[in-house]
Amino acid sequence: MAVRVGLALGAVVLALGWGAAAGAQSVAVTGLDGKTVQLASTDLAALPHQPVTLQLEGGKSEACEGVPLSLILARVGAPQGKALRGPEMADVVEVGAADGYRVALALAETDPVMRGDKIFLADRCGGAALGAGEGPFRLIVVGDGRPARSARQVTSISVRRLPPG
Ligand SMILES: Nc1nc2c(c(=O)[nH]1)N[C@H]1C(S)=C(S)[C@@H](COP(=O)(O)O)O[C@H]1N2
Ligand SMILES: [Mo]
Repeated sequence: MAVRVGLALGAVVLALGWGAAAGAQSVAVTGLDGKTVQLASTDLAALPHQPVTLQLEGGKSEACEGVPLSLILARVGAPQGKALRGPEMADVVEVGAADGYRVALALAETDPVMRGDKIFLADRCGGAALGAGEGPFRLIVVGDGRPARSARQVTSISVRRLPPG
């Protein structure tokens, strides 16, 4: 009896732990209209990836794989290509991390037509899924000479219009 209760409790604790971990493994993507879509690790894994080099400090680099940010922003209807004009030129993308770190990008920087895909959300480096301290998602901005914009543990991606004036 005691063993059964113990086993049942253990199963509940395991399930709760698993649920919490699974809950943490998603990124909240919000469009200009304020609507948010949660992308789980599995959703991200299903999107097309490209090889991308993460340039670290001291001349070190890591071979990663990531999803172009443009594909993720398309999920929340961010204007792209010819739709990215006029007032949309004041649209920014705020990338938030678990420790409160924030990175601002211009939406135009993420546009595949304007710049070609240069900004990625990586979920694998060195042939493996990113560990807890770095992942599960890390921003990579190709061409940055310092990795200061390469936010680790990305939890949110939001498109916003800069206020007038
Ligand atoms: N979430 C988060 N990401 C971050 C930072 C941070 O403080 N928090 N620091 C940035 C800075 S300033 C640098 S130089 C790189 C360092 O990357 P590394 O820890 O993989 O060497 O991470 C960037 N990403
Ligand atoms: Mo840094």
